[in-house]
Amino acid sequence: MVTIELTEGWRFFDAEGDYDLPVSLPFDSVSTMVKAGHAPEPYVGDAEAALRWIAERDWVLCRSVELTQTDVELVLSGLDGVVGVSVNGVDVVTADNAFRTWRVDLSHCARLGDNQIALRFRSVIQAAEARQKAQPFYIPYHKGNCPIANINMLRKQQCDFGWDWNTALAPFGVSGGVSICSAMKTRIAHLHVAQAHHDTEAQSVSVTVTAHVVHGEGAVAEMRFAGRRREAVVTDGVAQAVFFIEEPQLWWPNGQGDQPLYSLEIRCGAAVVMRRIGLRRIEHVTVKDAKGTGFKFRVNGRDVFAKGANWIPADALHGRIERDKVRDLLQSAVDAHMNMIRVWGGGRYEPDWFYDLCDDMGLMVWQDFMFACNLYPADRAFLSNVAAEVVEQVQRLQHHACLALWCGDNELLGMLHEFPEARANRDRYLVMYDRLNQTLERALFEADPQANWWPSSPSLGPLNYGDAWHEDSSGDMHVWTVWHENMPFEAYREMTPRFVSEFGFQSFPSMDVIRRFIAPEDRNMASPVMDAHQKNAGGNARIVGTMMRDFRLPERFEDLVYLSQVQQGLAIKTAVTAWRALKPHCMGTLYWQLNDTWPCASWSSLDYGGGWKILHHMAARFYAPVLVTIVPQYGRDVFKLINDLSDEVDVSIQVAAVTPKGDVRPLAEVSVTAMTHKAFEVLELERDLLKQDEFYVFTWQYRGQHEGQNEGGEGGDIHAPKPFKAYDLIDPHIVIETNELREKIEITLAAEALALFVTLDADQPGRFSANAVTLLPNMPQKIIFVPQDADINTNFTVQHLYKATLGGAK
Ligand code: BMA
Repeated sequence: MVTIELTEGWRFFDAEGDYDLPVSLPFDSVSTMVKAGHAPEPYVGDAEAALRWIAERDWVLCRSVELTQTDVELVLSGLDGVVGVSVNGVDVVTADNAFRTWRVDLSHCARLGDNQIALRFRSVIQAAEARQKAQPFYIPYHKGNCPIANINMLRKQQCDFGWDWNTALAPFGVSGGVSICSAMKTRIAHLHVAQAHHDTEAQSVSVTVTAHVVHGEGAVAEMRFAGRRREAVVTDGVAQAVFFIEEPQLWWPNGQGDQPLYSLEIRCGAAVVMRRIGLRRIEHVTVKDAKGTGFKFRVNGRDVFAKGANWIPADALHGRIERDKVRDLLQSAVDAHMNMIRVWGGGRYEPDWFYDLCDDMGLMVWQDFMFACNLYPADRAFLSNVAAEVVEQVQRLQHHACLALWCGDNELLGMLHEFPEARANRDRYLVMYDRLNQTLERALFEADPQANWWPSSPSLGPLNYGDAWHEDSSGDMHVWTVWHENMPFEAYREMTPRFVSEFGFQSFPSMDVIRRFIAPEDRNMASPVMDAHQKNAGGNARIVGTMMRDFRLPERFEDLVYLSQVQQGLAIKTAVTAWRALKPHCMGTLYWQLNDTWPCASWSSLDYGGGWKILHHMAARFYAPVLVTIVPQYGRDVFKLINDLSDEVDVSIQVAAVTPKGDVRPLAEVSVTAMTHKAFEVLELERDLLKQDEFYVFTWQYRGQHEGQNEGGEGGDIHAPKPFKAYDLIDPHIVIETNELREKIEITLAAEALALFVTLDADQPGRFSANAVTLLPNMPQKIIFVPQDADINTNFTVQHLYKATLGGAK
């Protein structure tokens, strides 16, 4: 019998009998109801609240299936909710973990001919409440994040009941699939791939196959790897083979080398699985030193500064996630020189194709287990459910070259201080926390003894329950003093962290996103609809209030939106450049957050839909492999040079002063050879060298060898030693010229005076080669725009700091 994929032909109806719709898998409840016209589009205006009733009801998903044999198994994956599964009226399993696969023997209830399968989805809101009530005492969840209660009781995406950037739509459904297969067929349950790197010349890859062999079919496993073939007898369900690879082609993170992948094919009888394996060794190095304990990744023996961002689910509704859109988001990360993303613990373990993309693109993955900002039950049933989840996910993902680290959770340690119940009875909640954490650690190492493990993010280290939000000596930090504690951006410079896995600053989404989701009459920072698209209490006020520190306040809505993005870019640039300048003391920055789940004000650098906010354009520059940055000190400015390439490069640097009129006055020039293992000082200037109204402008060019190839590049930056509002900028009269080339448009920008953060906006989707650039008189700049649809005429508008803050209503 061939496996029957039960994709089409399902009925989805509510217990009240009001709705009855056809669906195919995968699906989520909310997108399905919206598509059928039974609910408004939740991302537009303030419609979201009107859809919560969907999750307050019980629903049924059912269909029939014809069987020609009865010794079959039902395989269910990604059942998102608390789901009672029955076949022909017989209950076969209650699936209560969206991150597990359930395999159920149907031989006692299947029949020849027609069979009825029913999946009863208990209201997720009620199921969560019932589970909370059944606990011996209350287990707190984060009320500030989650308007719907008790998400911590459910093993599903924790941001589904709301987050400080997400809708609270409580979607449920099936994110995986349902199938029926013969119980009497050999299948490969899972693989384990272990790599041993003897030296760069030789490696061995050992493959362990766990298979269920039936009637001796496939009793010998056939394995092919890198052009070699082995046979191994399956003994007690396990077969093993070792492959030696001389002169291996190593897999490297983006920016360090290529990403060659070798194919691995395993056959047991008719069962076949294929994988692509990148040969690399990723060590997570945490070594004590004079300051505390460091935190870094060493790839193939080379210490790599981790540059990246945090990944949240690609859409608030999983039924809307598409591989091509996700690929585009990840490509944007790569295009901004990122080499690591953190799959954050309040979302989901992503599908296989996500990690395949990361393997291809050289994006290392820091993978959290899916626990975030709540406390969790510690009863046996919950913990054994979690252990099964961990084993399954680790077995599924461990072979990926991209996988760099498994981390226990997001910010659970902070919750021990956050919740009054936990403060009042710390012993109890700390022990519960530790039971969960130990469960994760044990299950991880059971599934992959070689895994890199970190107990929690942020954390000062194993069994250290100190404050990794403020203490910068050890481990990874989440630096939220600027956004959540309202400190100035300079506060980033006062810390000397080892690795920062979260820090962020919000902005509004770009105007083209606002135009699609917010009606013209609601385009005001304080309108109820703008509030509805801001999930962090007080967030809009924080964005606008912070502006008053550094900028003259814009008058028009579009200018505020633009300036919010400039400000966000400057915040994150301040942090990243300051911490890159600490290399190797600090060895990584992952800002919060790469993407958005829906159109909202948030910390993301990519808009919902994938467009680049100003921050993302700035990231492409501040994450460049060779970077010069200013570290201001008392009365002096120190220029530091950072080189993240694998080899030294020769760098020339020119520093000048520039006035608002655009008059340039050279200050210094240096040429140096940039070492790779540490950031170092190349120049120091007395601040008095600058006149009252002058900024620094600096440029650099580099040349050298990288991976045996000639490599070169250039960069440039501007630095304002005083708040921008202190400068009397003048109208730069920017002139735009466009030149249509094949499938792209070349735009030339020219200015008559200094123009800051010059940003183009197109009236159709597409990608600019750069934005938020600095223009000087007589130095026109070319920017390329690649439209999504080359056949549409594109119109451009230009924004810049003078226009937004001093240009009045012009
Ligand atoms: C971090 C994250 C999220 C949150 C973000 C912004 O701590 O882990 O919980 O969305 O802060 O507040």
